Amino acid sequence: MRESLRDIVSIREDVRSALAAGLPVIALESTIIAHGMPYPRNVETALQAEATARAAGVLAATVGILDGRVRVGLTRDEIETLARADDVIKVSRRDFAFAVAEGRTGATTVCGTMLAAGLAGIPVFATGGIGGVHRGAEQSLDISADLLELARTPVIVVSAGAKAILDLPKTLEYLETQGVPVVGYRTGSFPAFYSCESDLPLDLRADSPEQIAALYRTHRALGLSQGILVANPVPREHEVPREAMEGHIRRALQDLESQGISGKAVTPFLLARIVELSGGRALETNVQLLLSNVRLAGEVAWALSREGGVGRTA
Ligand code: PSU
Ligand code: MN
Repeated sequence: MRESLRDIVSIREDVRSALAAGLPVIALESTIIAHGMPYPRNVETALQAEATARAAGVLAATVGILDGRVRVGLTRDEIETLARADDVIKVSRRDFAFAVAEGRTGATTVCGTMLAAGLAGIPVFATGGIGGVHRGAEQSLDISADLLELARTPVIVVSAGAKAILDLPKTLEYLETQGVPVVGYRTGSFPAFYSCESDLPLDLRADSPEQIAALYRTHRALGLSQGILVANPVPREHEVPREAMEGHIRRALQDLESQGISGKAVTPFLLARIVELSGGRALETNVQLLLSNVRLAGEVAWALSREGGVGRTA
C-alpha cells in the first residue's frame, strides 16, 4: 500500500483556506508544550501564543502528531492531550515516520515542525529558542537536528537565538557552514535566549518585517533551499542577565553529567533544571520571549502576504 501525504498530514480547515487565500499563517511547535514547560503553564502558554497571533490578525497552526496523524493546527483538546500525556514522543526528523507508522502521539521539535510547515506550505514559524551545538560537543557530538533542518527546509524560524545552555559560537559556526542566514532583528549580536545579547556579532541584520520578507523572497528566487533563522532578542524588561544565568547553566550541566542523561532527554532536563534553579524566573522569560517571537513572526507573515501571495515553501 502506498500512502499519500494527504493520508498522513491533516491541515485544519481554517488553516487550509487561509493558506489558499494567501492570508498570513504561522506555525508553532509542540515540544515546548510537551517537553519544554511544566503543566499547566505549558497549556496556558500554547493558548496564549495562539491568542497573540490572533490579536495580530494572523492564524496560528500549532503542529503535533495525534495517534499517528500529523496535525497542522491542533485543537484546544489536542494541545491539552500533548501537555498532559506522559508517553508523548519528542519528534524530530528521524522520529517522524516512526510516530506516524506506529500510530503514536508526538510533539514536534523545531526540526519536526519545520518539516511539517514545509509540507503544509507555511513559510513562517515562531519558537522560543532553537537547539544547537551542545557544550562539550567535541566529545559527545551532540548537535541538534534543528540545525540540519535549517540547512534543508526553506522556512523562516523566528527565535530568541539558540538556548544559552548551548555552545553559541559553535552553533553559529555550524549554521554558517550549512549556508543558513542568521538575521539579527534590530540587533548586531546573537541573542542568548534568556538574555538580550551575547558577545557574538552577526553579519546580517534586519530592522523591519518587510526586510525579512524581502530577504526570504530573494532567497527562494535564487533557488536556495535553506531556512532563515531570525534572532529576535527577548524584550529587555523580561531578560535575565547573562551573569545570573551562567551559574544556573553550569550547575544544571553538572547535574546532567552526574545523572548520566544523554540523547533527546538532554534539552528537556536542562530547561527544567534551570527553571528550578532560577526559582521560576527562567520560565517567565521563556514565555515572554516566545510571545514576542509570535508577534514578530505574525508581522513577517503579513509582510509576505502583502507582497502578493505567501512565499511558498514547496
Ligand atoms: N526552546 C525552548 N523550549 C524547548 C525547546 C526549545 O525554549 O522546549 C525544544 C525545541 O522543540 C527544540 C528542542 O527543537 O528543544 C531541541 O531539542 P534537541 O536539543 O534535543 O534537538
Ligand atoms: Mn541532542
